[in-house]
Amino acid sequence: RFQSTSTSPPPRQPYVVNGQTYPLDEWSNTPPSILSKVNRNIHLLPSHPISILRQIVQDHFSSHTALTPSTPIVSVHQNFDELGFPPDHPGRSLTDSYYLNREYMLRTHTSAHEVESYRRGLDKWLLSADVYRRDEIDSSHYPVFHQMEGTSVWPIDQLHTLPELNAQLAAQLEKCPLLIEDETTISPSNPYQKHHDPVHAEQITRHLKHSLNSLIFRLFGQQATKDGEPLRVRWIEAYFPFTTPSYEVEVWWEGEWLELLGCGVVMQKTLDQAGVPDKAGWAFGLGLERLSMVLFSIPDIRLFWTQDPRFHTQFSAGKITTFKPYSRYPPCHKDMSFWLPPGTMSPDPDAGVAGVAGGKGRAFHENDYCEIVREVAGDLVETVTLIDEFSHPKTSRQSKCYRLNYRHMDRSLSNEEVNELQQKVQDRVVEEMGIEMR
Ligand code: FA5
Ligand code: MG
Repeated sequence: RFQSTSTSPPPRQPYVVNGQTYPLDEWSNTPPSILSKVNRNIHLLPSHPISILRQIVQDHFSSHTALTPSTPIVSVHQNFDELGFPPDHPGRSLTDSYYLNREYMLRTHTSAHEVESYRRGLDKWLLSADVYRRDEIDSSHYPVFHQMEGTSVWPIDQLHTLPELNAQLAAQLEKCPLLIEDETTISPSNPYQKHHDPVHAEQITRHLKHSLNSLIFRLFGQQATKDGEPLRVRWIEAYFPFTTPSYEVEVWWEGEWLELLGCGVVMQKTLDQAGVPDKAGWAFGLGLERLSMVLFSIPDIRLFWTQDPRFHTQFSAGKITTFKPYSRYPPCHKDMSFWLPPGTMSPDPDAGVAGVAGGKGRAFHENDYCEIVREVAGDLVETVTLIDEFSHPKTSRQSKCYRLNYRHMDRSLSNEEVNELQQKVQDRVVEEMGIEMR
């Protein structure tokens, strides 16, 4: 494993979550603001949009068992190792994930529960849960969101039933105004698995595609086809360490392709880990927030967390309705310009592990900056945007300027309050990130 180089200081008290104590070590990087979200369970509130979609997906896969894990804390083994993530995978980085310590973390995806569910002998199940990722701050990113995992596996000696199931699903899809754009191929970069009979692998892939196309039609069909145009769904090749072939599915919505989910044929080694080597099938992972934002016309991802009744009274179980924005309180922005510590390179945020490799100065990572902003200002900060970057021609020192936009969901903020927050952010980033204000 790579070295711990988080810039946030670790908390001083061991974590206690749901009565369980997690000793601290150099991997501990989960702030209290994130832990406070652990038992909110907004995906289970009956008339919350996230929950309404969860129920529609459940109704669609009515023969699947619905699972809700009791805690988002999983072992690093469950979240990554068991699923075949390589040791240097960027998702493992402290800049991208929340760790309680070197052994336990907040799950970054619902796939963390695949092996344990197969091990229970379940073949057809759905699982919805909160997942946690360190990320940027804007109207479509939030450090906690929800995924729904779904899977169907069959004992290998039952796979001969698939052609008939597939024919039925295909006949149903024929009747839907659906335009499926699928140019994916089985290729060396996205192959069937070696020990799968290619006829079986082909039937599983077909079943996966039919099942998800019909789910997407169920979710989008009515709204998308109002003007007589068919719903456009696009399949593209993807890569996940625990599936092959792997795909991402997008839907054409208001003039743009929107990524909905990742999926694929479950890697045999995942099923082997779970003690069910004689099964084969598919799995998908769907992002519920993105889906809710488009289907209910919800403009800001933080609204899912508001306690404001003007939000909650608009929705009712089983119905996809259009959100009517209520007047929002005014925003207030403040800029912050600073020099990075001398000798620091600002890594490419997507470079992941390579970018946090330490070196002389600590690498500046935008996710670390955003994390401090979030710890100080919580949901009061709406966006953090890099508005200027500058490299001193002589000293080659780098400077950055971020614009922090503050807004309260439920009342007006005073200028003094915002100044106080801005000052706190400033003090903490100076102390913890070694940067110097301009
Ligand atoms: C995964 O998380 C895989 N576990 C999905 C999977 C499951 C693949 C089973 C194969 C088999 P990914 O990181 O792409 O993949 O996320 C899946 C979906 O979650 C995305 O398509 C998107 O809808 C949603 N999602 C991902 N990141 C975010 C985010 N920061 N905010 C909101 N939604 C997100
Ligand atoms: Mg993706």
